[in-house]
Amino acid sequence: MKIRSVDMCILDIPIVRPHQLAMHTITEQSIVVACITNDEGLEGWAEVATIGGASYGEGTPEAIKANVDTYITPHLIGKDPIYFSKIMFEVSKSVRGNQFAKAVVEGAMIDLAAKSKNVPAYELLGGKIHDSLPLAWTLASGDTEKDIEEAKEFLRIKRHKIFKLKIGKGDPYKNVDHVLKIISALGDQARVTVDVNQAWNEKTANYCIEALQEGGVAMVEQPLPTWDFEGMARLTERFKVPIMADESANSVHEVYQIAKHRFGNSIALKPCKHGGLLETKKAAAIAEGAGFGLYGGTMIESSLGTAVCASVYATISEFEFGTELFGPMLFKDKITVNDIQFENFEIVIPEGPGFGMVIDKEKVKHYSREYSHSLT
Ligand code: MUC
Ligand code: MG
Repeated sequence: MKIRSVDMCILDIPIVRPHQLAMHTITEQSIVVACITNDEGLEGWAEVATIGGASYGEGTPEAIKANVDTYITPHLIGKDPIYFSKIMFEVSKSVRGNQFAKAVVEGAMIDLAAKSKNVPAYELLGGKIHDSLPLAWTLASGDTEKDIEEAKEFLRIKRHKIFKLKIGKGDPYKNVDHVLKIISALGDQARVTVDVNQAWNEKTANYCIEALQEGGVAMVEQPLPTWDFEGMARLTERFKVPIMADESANSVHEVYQIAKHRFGNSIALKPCKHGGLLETKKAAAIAEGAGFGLYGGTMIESSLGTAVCASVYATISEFEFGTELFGPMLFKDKITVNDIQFENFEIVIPEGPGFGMVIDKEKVKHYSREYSHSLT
């Protein structure tokens, strides 16, 4: 079974309400989808998501597609995708960085290899430990009353009991007040965490984390810019509340440095930023070795990308902070025929061959910037 073609498309899909981060407010989410076809016509699909063009990180949709088309695809053509590990090792020798581009092609090879064996992708990743995983929701409307109402409704319908607040935009002191009001409104029915998305300096972080810790926040994600490793170490040393590395924890080498020097004491995993599912497992192993708590992160993927992340998270032993694979709930539409299932505060790990998702090609075509003709 040999890879015949690698097709890439960029899709822009509207979301149900504006989603506010420190650096960007999402109204439409841009995802990059890879379809790898073998010589028998069988297809493997995967997705990575990006946030706000180049504002969140270096992995822009346009660069991901260009780098796959130009530099990665030539390493894949004619190879058997069952050797995805060997192929990715070869790719890593000629393509530096480009984690998102590597993640999406590795994902599509895994989907294809698993489909050809008629097994779920998680079986090629060591087998699943979890049938479902706890699911956090991000309250990001920016309005305290709306956020409280939204959280109470989700508690009532048993959708989420972990809530993350994006507090990197605007006045830090008002934002802390916003968080504390939400914690007191929800009481001990919910766990509240915050994500600063790098927006504070150390002085602001010291003041705000003190108040957040006192108020009962359960974790503080990426309070300082990615370059401020020493600041992260000082915050980790000073506070009892867990300090999580997200944007600063990309390659396994970065994760190792963070673990070794305690530039945080917990890690948000995301297959796209580590460079694939195999690298995600390595990042998780390094973090576990350091006794760090893990979080199953998202870049806000649609149903396909969520299934990719869920399939690898299912094979990782423990998620102290649960996962945040809520992407499909935020999208107005999906590019798969089937949906991700959510029940009893958890995301259900998709079953079925590959990542368990059936692609709706009409939808891919509809949302695609430049639909690849070979996919018709
Ligand atoms: C991030 O920084 O964690 C994940 C959830 C969310 O609301 O934003 C993303 C990115
Ligand atoms: Mg984050």
